[in-house]
Amino acid sequence: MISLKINKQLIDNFSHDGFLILENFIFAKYLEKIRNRFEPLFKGKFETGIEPDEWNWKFGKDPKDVTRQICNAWKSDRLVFEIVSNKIIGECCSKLMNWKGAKLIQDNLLWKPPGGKSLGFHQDAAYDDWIIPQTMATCWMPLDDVSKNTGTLEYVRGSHKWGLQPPKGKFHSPDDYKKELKNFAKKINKKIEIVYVEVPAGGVAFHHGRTWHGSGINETLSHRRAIVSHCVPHDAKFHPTNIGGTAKIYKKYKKNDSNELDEKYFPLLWKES
Ligand SMILES: O=C(O)CCC(=O)C(=O)O
Repeated sequence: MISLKINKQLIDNFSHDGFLILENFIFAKYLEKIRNRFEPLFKGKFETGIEPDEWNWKFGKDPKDVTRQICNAWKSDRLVFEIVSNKIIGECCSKLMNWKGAKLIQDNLLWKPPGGKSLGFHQDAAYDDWIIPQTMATCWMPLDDVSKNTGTLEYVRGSHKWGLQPPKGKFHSPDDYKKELKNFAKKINKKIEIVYVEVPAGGVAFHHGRTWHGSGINETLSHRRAIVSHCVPHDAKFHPTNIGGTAKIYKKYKKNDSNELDEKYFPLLWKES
């Protein structure tokens, strides 16, 4: 279903840039099948009968021109689970981040229709202050050909070395999707170098949890869909007391007597043997 071997050159590129963009990852024969899962899921037709943890856009209810998002669709759909929990994703994230293994902390389905609005620049690790260590690696898998005018993912080269700031501003459809990025870069006196993820459907982009990224408006007549695995180290734990931010949703999986990220809710993808 997925194939990639991480070598030293790729690790060096990732360490330098804070991201890694490659043209081949998911085998072509799966792409149509995965794309076909999007509409039923956003219509609330869940194969397993379980609702995803976050379902931010509903057919017939929400505006047509925004980016549609579901988090943890793996609980609702077996094919989504097969992809986002693939051991190659865990192995690649671990090797790029120098971890000994990886768990899935969250998945995303992102659907930017023609005219679909932007997502504000942010750092993924800023949202997981309820995890120790507060780090993350993301595997972003486009299911359609992506380029600048489809509102593809954009990275700021080297920004994983700028430190971490708490999440600020609007994530969905902000007026200026680069506002928080520009404010932060100005504050720490850094130049912004944007790199667009431009790959065919089935390609991949990995990024460090501190890398600034966001995406613009889809100016084409084509849909732009992506499926995403957000990973943490295999031995990461719940923060014992931080329960704000996105923890408001995920703290329900914390047991009273333990800080463990239970594999039932945070699947183990890969561990060094
Ligand atoms: O697909 C996008 O436009 C944004 C994706 C994103 O923020 C992420 O995968 O961390």
